[in-house]
Amino acid sequence: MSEREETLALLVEACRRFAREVLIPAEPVVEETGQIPDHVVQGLRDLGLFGMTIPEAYGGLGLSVYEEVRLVQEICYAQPAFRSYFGTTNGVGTLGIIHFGTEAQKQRYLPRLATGEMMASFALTEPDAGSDAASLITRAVQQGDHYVINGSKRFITNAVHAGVFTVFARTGGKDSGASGISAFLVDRDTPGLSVAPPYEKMGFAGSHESDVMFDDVKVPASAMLGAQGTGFKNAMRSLDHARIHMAAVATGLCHRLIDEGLRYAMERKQFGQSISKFQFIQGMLAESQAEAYAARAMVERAAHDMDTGKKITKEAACCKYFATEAASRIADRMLQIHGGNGYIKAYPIERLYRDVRLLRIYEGTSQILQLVTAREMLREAGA
Ligand code: COS
Repeated sequence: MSEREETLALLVEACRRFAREVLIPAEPVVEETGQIPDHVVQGLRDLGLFGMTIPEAYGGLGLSVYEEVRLVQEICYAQPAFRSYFGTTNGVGTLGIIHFGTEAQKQRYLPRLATGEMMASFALTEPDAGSDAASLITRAVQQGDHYVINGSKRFITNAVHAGVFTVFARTGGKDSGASGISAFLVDRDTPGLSVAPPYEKMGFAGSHESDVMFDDVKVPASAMLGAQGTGFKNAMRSLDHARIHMAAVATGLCHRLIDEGLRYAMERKQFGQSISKFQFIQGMLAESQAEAYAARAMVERAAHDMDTGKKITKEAACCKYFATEAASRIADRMLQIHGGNGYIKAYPIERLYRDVRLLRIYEGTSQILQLVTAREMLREAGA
């Protein structure tokens, strides 16, 4: 084993223990209060998870995508909101700075993001631009050496915590489509930027999604991230990576859900014996295990391919589609194994079932992922 592999094995083991010993016991508190407790945030910081993907030169762990998904799968054995807390700072909120930022932008943000001292958010979605992200209407108008941003963003994860937002805004004309979109790094305390209280959701307690409003928000021209007009493509590249990450979230949850179902099946007695003896129950467990195994193999393979520099748009879409749909099917089967007890709040399966539902919607709905996959297939076939 190389030194790097040994370090990864230690980190994986530390995340596995942290999920079981710290995160799972904190789940009921998060459900009740909607907040991630301070000791959990500190633990996530101590593990270096805020800086997982940030290069070591800027204080992060500098993990490869494969290494990242290995840790995410372990952390997401616990409810997914814990991962959300550091996820945008590692993922979509920061990937743009890492890949397309100037040295000054990297120096300004990455060291603080790596420690969790500052958090980052990704502001793409708008009230009327969800799946059709290129139709966004937030505008950035150049005035001398500044841009003035007006518009609003919707469902922005961690907006209430973020110190910096990657904001996608139209710098081209009204009909400029994807090529008229540019990205900007906007500091939280910029006058005119305001954040609404988080939405009340069906699940995912502890993960905070809010609207963000821009009312004549003035940023220097140096706040543009990447070249003018490249914002959309850069967002799509970040989303390719984020979709592999999200597939790893789903994979971690698949294993947790199966363990909840397995435990209940072994404990519960009906007709004078453990229900785990019944073949219908065994069938649900076995089918779920096969899907979880497939999801894990896919996500690790896609992550490895991304590390080799391969374009993985299609593979990332396939992974997120398969792993999140599998997690939903597994949640449904494991709740079924619990019978009536699965429908009451006394067992974690009720909460996990609600949490899992979001995975098929955010960072690309299952239908958009199918569209992306089919389009890539047709493009490769020369259509
Ligand atoms: N990597 C690099 N470039 C990409 C890309 C990718 N993954 N996907 C698209 N692009 C490029 C295209 O090549 C095209 O560039 P050219 O005009 O130079 O050829 C440009 O971006 C526009 O792409 P396209 O024409 O495919 O855009 P569409 O508006 O037709 O569709 C989809 C784009 C639907 C795929 C996109 O809007 C999407 O992913 N929507 C879902 C958004 C989402 O996931 N939101 C979740 C919340 S954000 S956390």
